[in-house]
Amino acid sequence: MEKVFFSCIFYVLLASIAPTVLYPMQTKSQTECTATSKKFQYDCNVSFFHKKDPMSGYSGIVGAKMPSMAMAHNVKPVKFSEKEGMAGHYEFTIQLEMLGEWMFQYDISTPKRDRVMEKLIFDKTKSIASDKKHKHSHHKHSDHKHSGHDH
Ligand SMILES: [Cu+2]
Repeated sequence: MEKVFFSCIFYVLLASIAPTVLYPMQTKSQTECTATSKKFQYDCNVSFFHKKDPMSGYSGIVGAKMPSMAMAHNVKPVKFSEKEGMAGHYEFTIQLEMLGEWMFQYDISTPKRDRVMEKLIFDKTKSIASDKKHKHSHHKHSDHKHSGHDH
């Protein structure tokens, strides 16, 4: 477990050197997740946008990978579904395997095939859009050099 954690730190450092935009996409997603009472499980809301218009009538599945640890995790993809009476708003519950930076992959099957990727950083309570925060998502408090007070 410790070993997995530390290789994660290492690969996040590597990943931050690589270009962040892998796929130029027309459809964008905006995801917000909050933790459930189960460890590493999150209830998520997502909206899809096409040129800033929220898109209704989508269906498909969503999976999650750690960009830094492609082979290390095996998250079961789940279906996302549009909320009743809330056009363009979708929801799903996903079971992750650790905190940190995850890449969500939306495989849309209806109305036409599309794939949307979104990077999110998960803490114990919620997700944070990865571009709203700098990249040291796997930092442990003890990595920082503090002077004057102990932890
Ligand atoms: Cu990981």
